[in-house]
Amino acid sequence: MWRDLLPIGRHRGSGGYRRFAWTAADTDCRAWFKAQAEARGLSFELDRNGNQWAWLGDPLAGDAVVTGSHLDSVPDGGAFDGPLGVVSSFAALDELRRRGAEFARPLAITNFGDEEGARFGLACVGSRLAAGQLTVDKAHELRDADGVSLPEAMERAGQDPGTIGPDPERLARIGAFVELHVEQGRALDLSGDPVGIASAIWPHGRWRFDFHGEANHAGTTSLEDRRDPMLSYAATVLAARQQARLAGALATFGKIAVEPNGVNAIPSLVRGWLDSRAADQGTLDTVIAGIEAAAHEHADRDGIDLSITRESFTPVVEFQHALRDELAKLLGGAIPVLGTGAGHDAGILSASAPTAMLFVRNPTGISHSPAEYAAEDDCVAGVVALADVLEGLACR
Ligand code: HGY
Ligand code: MN
Ligand code: MN
Repeated sequence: MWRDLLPIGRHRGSGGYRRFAWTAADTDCRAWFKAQAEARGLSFELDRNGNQWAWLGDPLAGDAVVTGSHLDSVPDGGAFDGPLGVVSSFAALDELRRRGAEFARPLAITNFGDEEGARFGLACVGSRLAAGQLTVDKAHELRDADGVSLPEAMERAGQDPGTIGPDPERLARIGAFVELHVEQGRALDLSGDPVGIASAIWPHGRWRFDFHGEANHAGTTSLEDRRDPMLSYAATVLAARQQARLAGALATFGKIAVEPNGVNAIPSLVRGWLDSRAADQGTLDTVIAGIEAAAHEHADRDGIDLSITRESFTPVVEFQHALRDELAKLLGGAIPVLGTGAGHDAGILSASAPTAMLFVRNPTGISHSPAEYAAEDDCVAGVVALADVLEGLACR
């Protein structure tokens, strides 16, 4: 399975993945998922929001045990973020069949669409739509860098955008959702464990800063006569790092768009996207307030018009304690329980059904990079742990 999926959407130059929502690479990943489902005799479903489901047992019976993750990636992302959870789900089912497990509850394996939000800027679109955390109107407003709307992109990929919207009946049929994911940090490497359980997801969000200046000639405009948005942007990046450091939080400007983006032209516009996260909402609010204040102060000084838009936000997620503890018990009790700053579909769905996460050791902690890696032994340990959990939850 892993080898079949590996080449899909991989960029030859960087070795990273460019599996963006509703692109050809995404379509190929979806075809892979459907083929895996059908090869196992599972009944395949595409829900109203384009999420993929592979069922063992009656999809309508309710109280289903669901596992899975996502197959899309960030720009030049790694091979494991998302796909490890989906491949491990199919492999765990294969293991349960090898064990002769008898299912007492329906089981489903899922691929949630557009988890990374790399193309349209909003994380977890597939699960947010299903959970009613993204309205249809807002979804229709999403545009990619070329101005293609989400509905348009879905249409071009053969998915009817006319059906998107909340799917409470479907989510009500989930008795428990367990997502296995490569750890995006080094806690398990430091503790020496191959597998861990998630306790919580930090509150986190994405803000777009638009610095509007005045286009002019780089070679003839005196420094005094400039209204250069790049200055305000640069000062804001430094302020973000300072605010995060002071608060023990995280702040990253990882994406920038410059107009007209010419070497010898003072920009008219610099757009910068901030990703910020903190262990609690109060700290995150303080960091954002500090960064916004610094940005406005520099913009005023540089004669720049600044607008700030929050594009994506996920409040803190505390995974359901009963399910978290049940997983710990099923896995022998002595397993690390760790928080994370990374968002996941399991976080979004936690408002609609009991959800939990398993993490697989990542020896370098690197993620959202072609260098992302997990050792095969640890991946196998993850599959066995997931099989143990699914057996304990869904089988007699
Ligand atoms: O950004 C995140 O936390 C996740 O990878 N979508
Ligand atoms: Mn990710
Ligand atoms: Mn992920």
